[in-house]
Amino acid sequence: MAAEVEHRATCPLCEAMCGLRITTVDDQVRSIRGNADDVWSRGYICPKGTALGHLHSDPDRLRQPMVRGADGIHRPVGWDEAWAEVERVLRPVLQEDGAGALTVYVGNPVAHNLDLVKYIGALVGMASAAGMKAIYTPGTVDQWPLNLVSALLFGGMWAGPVPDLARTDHLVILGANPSASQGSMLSAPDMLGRLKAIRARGGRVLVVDPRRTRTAEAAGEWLPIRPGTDALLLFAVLRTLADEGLVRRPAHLDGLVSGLDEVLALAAPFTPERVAAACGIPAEQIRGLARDLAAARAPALYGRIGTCTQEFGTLATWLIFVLNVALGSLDAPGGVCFPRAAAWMPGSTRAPDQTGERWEFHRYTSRVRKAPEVFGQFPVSCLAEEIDTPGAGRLRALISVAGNPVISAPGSARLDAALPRLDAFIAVDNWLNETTRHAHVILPGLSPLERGHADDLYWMYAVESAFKWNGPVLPAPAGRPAEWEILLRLAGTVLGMPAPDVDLAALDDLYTTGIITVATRPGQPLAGRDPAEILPMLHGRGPARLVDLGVRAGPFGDRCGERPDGWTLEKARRHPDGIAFGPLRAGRLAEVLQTPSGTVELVHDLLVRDVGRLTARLERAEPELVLTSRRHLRSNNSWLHNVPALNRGTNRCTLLIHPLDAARAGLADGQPAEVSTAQGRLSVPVEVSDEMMPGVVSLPHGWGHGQAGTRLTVAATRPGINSNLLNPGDVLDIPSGTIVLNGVPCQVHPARTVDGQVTAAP
Ligand SMILES: Nc1nc2c(c(=O)[nH]1)N[C@H]1C(S)=C(S)[C@@H](COP(=O)(O)OP(=O)(O)OC[C@H]3O[C@@H](n4cnc5c(=O)[nH]c(N)nc54)[C@H](O)[C@@H]3O)O[C@H]1N2
Ligand SMILES: Nc1nc2c(c(=O)[nH]1)N[C@H]1C(S)=C(S)[C@@H](COP(=O)(O)OP(=O)(O)OC[C@H]3O[C@@H](n4cnc5c(=O)[nH]c(N)nc54)[C@H](O)[C@@H]3O)O[C@H]1N2
Ligand code: SF4
Ligand SMILES: [Mo]
Repeated sequence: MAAEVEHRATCPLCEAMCGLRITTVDDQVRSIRGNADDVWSRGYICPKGTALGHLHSDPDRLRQPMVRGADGIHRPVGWDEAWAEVERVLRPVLQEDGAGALTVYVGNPVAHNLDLVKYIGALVGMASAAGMKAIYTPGTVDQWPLNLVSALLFGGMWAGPVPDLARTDHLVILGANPSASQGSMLSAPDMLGRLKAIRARGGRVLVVDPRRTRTAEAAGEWLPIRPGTDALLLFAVLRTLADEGLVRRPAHLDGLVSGLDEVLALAAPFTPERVAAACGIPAEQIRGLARDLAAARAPALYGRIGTCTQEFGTLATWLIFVLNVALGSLDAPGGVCFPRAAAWMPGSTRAPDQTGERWEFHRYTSRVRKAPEVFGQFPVSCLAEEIDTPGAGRLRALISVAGNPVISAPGSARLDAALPRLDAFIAVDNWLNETTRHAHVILPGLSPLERGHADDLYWMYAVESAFKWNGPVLPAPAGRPAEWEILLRLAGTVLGMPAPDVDLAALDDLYTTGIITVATRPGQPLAGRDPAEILPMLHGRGPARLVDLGVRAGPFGDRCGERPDGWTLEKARRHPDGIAFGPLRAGRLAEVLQTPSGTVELVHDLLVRDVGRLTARLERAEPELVLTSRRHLRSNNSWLHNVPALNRGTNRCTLLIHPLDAARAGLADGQPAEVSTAQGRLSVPVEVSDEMMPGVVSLPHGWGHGQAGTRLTVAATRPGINSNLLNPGDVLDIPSGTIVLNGVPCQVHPARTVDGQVTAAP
């Protein structure tokens, strides 16, 4: 009888980074459970983690490259043939128009896949060196306001404080639903358990959200807010604190904050009475919120995608930090503190395109729409027009890495129509889906169980310092390249080497030496060291070698020989349950700040200028109904709907609507409704529930499967509708260029059509 083997690994699906115990027999997954000995997650797990085995064995998961034939049908080919096809489609574009005609789309799973996260920089960096102008990412439908505000206030785009969940006595969550998402830009397994613990020790938790989510239920206190008005609410809270002498100026922030009085002056016009109608919150309740926060011992405010992907995403995100300062909570025990990642990463330094002392934004604009850049990127909805608008500088080639923008990007119908116009579309992806069906070549990676894993970015947002590493649970099939090798080969190809001949080892040494050089710059952990001396000290190859560098250059590392007792990846490998480096700590502000003044710089022109736009918002008539987005625990953006265990039960792709709005529209529960916006119209069943506030409806994103040319058998049986056919791509949070996904004016009427069908425009 074949023996059972138990493996320990970390779930790579979300930011909670749960430890798993995976039992295999003959290289087949027998069971997946939470690992009670994991130093970080202590046994917590969600249904997605247990489904990793199904994801691995999904018959639709690509195990061979796919090439699209002249008939438009994708067929499996060998790797040599695939690379020959890459050469065939990509080389002419590069020769005729240069790398300026190429872009890379970096999808969300890149951040959760060690091979991709460590080597996407090789592809993007080398393609940029060859002349590529910009990349596209979901950042502009996600956390861009947070990156922008973090850069301006703290000096680092990934320097964000997180709520000290273990010690706060009054947590306010705005626009986040960790009961579904499991926490975002806040890594903390079992968020609901942590909220309950706050309440159990006598603290309070309030959720500000147009929807009474399961998070709001666990919190016990729910404040419904009209979408897009958080900045108004937060200004009014600030104004109340100022009026009532409740602003705290604690000693620990002395000399470390600049601009608070200027922001208080900006808050002056925003009285609770003035914002109440727009927010849908009575003035007395706003005052009450301010007083409650001021009375708390250790209050903390946390906002996420609902406060980012909205009309005033930057101002709302900024004011969350301003309030944390005004309450004395920044860098205080129980307030919001800066995590300490155990591994150094190059992303914790300034972006390479930012050369001066200060961060600069809106330095240049996109070709077609003239959208200003932010961190070198344009809104992701610009991608379609950059492909389909003729003229010099038109994008002719796309390399997409783990992304599905046909579903995830607003205004997606235009992108779906534009992708077939590319002369070269290469997708690094594991499924034939709505986006990759347009690719000339699809290059699949390994399954999550066939590759090693360590998280990178998310330890920068973790409520405890820890580090975990695991090797592959199952052996990779012979002859399959790892994704880091695929990215390096693509990088070499863009640099001019024929795809089949790229010398991966040489290119890897070049790239790794570049990263070591970043670590040896002034102010970085290996400052002054010689990169040539460091390279041979590192163990392994590929991502493992870069993780070794990260651990050794990190705060607990051996500093490549300088501190022999410190950690290396070799040492860490001997701890399959992870290594704990201690709880979130206050008192790190001075160490974290990278601003020119060395203080938290609360005031910037880019922010102050936008206050006028917010004031103008107060004069606007409110639309009767607005559309918002939501997530579900058993989904992950667009790509887990093909796992049967995660796509069972009642239909989740419904329009949530309040009973009053349903009655006004003449809709009953379960009936199809036609939802229309300035962008498009669709029909979808309604789910009538008072968990929505009146005037706001909610659709999940990530659906809209079952399209011709895809291979997602299970997902196609329950296709749902793509909410981004309704979200316009040109309504933006101006400072950050983030697209508004929450608060989109819409109308709802009874529909005769079946679920998912687009009804003809009148
Ligand atoms: N299960 C699961 N987990 C995921 C994902 C997934 O798809 N499924 N996606 C992952 C990704 S990529 C991300 S970025 C994170 C996101 O993680 P979260 O930010 O927690 O995202 P959501 O669950 O969408 O919660 C957003 C909430 O904002 C509310 N909201 C909408 N508009 C407004 C507004 O104007 N103001 C306020 N205050 N609230 C508003 C919505 O009603 C919703 O409850 O989740 C990650 N985790
Ligand atoms: N309306 C609306 N739209 C939204 C949002 C919203 O809240 N509302 N949220 C936005 C957010 S926060 C995000 S992050 C984006 C996500 O936007 P995207 O990143 O574009 O979309 P995903 O659905 O995450 O697509 C992931 C892709 O990666 C592939 N994949 C999965 N695992 C692997 C792997 O290991 N290797 C490789 N090579 N490929 C893999 C999948 O097949 C899929 O094609 O969506 C955004 N769009
Ligand atoms: S919460 Fe679920 S999806 Fe996220 S890491 Fe844990 S098991 Fe994986
Ligand atoms: Mo995201």
